[in-house]
Amino acid sequence: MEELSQLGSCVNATGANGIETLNLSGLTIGNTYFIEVHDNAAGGGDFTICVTNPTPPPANDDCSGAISLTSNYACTTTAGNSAGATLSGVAGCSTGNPDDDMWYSFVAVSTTHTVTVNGAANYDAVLGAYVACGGAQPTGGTCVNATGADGIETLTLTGLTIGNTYFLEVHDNAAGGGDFTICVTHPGDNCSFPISLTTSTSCVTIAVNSGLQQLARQVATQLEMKMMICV
Ligand SMILES: [Ca+2]
Ligand SMILES: [Ca+2]
Ligand SMILES: [Ca+2]
Repeated sequence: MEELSQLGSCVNATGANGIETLNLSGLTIGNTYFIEVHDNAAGGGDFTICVTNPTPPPANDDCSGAISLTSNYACTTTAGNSAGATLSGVAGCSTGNPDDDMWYSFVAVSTTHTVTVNGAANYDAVLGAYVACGGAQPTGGTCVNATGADGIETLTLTGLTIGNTYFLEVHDNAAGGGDFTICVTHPGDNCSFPISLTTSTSCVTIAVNSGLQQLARQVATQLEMKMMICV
């Protein structure tokens, strides 16, 4: 049997009618531990006792457990809460206090993607993007912290490789964390989310991935631009 003295010294910080607390760490899950309680004076009396544990970390606490997001033309939010999240062991945004950083990923379906994090009143979002866990930041992926609590942080990533997985780190600027939503979008569905084309004297193709309907829209858009240029 392990002795309690191995886990924490006896505490007696308060007097009668007081509260004593022991914070134990490094315990083995599944093991049984024993607690001794006694009155500081001769004899004894009444007391209450309870044992609590911290909120377990989220599944995407580390980059290796990044939650995969699907990019859409319009923002489809995924809710996050950083309760229990801890500082990650891989390089990430050093802006503010990343003690609650969490990780997401997405597969590029366009060379340009926009990442949006919307913090709740208890969350001042900081956002960064990476080509791999602990890797470099793609163009536009530098950590951003442009707004305060309850604000929106946005990264527009360009020069991405279609089919590659990119990683996103999100944390609260202050100590601890809170609630937020995150989404990844890319342009190209219709006039509300257009792909930006650059004109040239020769045909410069762009990669599209959403089938003939979108390709037809691109051709129509290019024709329209050429007509406008000719005029
Ligand atoms: Ca973390
Ligand atoms: Ca912020
Ligand atoms: Ca934090």
